[in-house]
Amino acid sequence: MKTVYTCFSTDVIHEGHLNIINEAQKYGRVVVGCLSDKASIRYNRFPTIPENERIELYKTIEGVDSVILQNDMLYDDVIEYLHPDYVIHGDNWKVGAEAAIRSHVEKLVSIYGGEIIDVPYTYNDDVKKIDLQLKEKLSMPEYRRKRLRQLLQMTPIVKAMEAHSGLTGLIVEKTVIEGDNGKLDQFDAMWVSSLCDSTAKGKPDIELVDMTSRFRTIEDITEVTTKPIIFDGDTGGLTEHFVYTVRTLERLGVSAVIIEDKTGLKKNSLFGTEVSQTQDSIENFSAKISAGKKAQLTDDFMIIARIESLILEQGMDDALERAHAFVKAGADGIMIHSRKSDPAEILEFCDKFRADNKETPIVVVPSSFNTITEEELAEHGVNIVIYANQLTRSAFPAMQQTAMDILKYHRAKEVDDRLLPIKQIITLIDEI
Ligand code: SPV
Ligand code: MG
Repeated sequence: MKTVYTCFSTDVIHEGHLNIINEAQKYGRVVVGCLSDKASIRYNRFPTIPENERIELYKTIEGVDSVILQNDMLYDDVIEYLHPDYVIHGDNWKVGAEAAIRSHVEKLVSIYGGEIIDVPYTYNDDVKKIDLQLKEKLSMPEYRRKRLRQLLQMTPIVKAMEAHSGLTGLIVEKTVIEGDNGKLDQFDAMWVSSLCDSTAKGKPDIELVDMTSRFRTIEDITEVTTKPIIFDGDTGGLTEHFVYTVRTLERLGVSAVIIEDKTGLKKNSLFGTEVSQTQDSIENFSAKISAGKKAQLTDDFMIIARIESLILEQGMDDALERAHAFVKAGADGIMIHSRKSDPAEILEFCDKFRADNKETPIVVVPSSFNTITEEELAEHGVNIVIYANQLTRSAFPAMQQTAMDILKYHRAKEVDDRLLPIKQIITLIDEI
């Protein structure tokens, strides 16, 4: 008897999946693969139910002979083990980013005479509704909030990209590429940067944009996205205020706040010692962290302590002493920052911190030391990488050039080739 294989990553079985199983049965014994959680977060979206429960769900489908776990988005593991005569899939994988996976699978099965069967993709109102319900579930505060902790368990390094509006949130949410290894890739989380939130409002990054406005930015983003949020909380302000901020962020579904150990008028770290900035004492900042931890109501939320010792040239020992003290005070993670272009001091910190602490997540923001790759950072024990301002910095020169060119040519024709077509801009936002 021939073997027919199909891979599911869905959390809900609908008409489309049943149709695939029905078709598959015509060709032989049906084996369903459950795409692992780890692969799903790169390929599709975060699973609302974990892989072991999805396996059980797929087993209940009539006509399914057996269910196995598929770890590899590109099917290599399963095809090597199972040698299916047929791989069956909805024909939607013939286009877009998934087309690369289809052609990879086709190449693999053709080696031993296997074939691909494409069945017409089912996308009716019922299927559309289920899709929207899953998306809605992922965007709800109680699901979104815990996702950063879940991601930390699932992936060697969590990749966060800045977002400061609904539109930039959508870019982080929806950008999927086919990487050099043929696998799809996307960002895991969003960073609501104080620099970019302030810049978008034409204001300096000095805690001038107040928390009410910052929360409004978060809501603009949460309205149109599902990915978890790491909030740049600047210094956290007064401890008496910070405890309220923690509660609000939790309620909004934010996964983590990062606060930096500075006091007084905060200026952006990338100024370093060019401007006067005061580092908070270990005692004060530890008390702020502890108060925040005491105020939080869920186990999901994370308070991450950001250490400015390298930025303010206070030395490695000071940075390490603070890191251990802040963990002791209750910090759920440590962010270490540097404005040097050479990543050496960051890596030294990570290695030394990891020698004594194997567990606490380390966060880095490689804006200046941007030659280092995610893989290298992960090798030194980094768990979260934040691309803190690159969307803002890419949009600004493009907008400035367009403004200059329209002034120069007294019309917009000359700039039109580099603009998003009108049709695309009006269909960019999903309609309900
Ligand atoms: C931000 O993005 O606002 C940050 C990171 O705090 S940095 O600008 O590098 O200080
Ligand atoms: Mg900031």
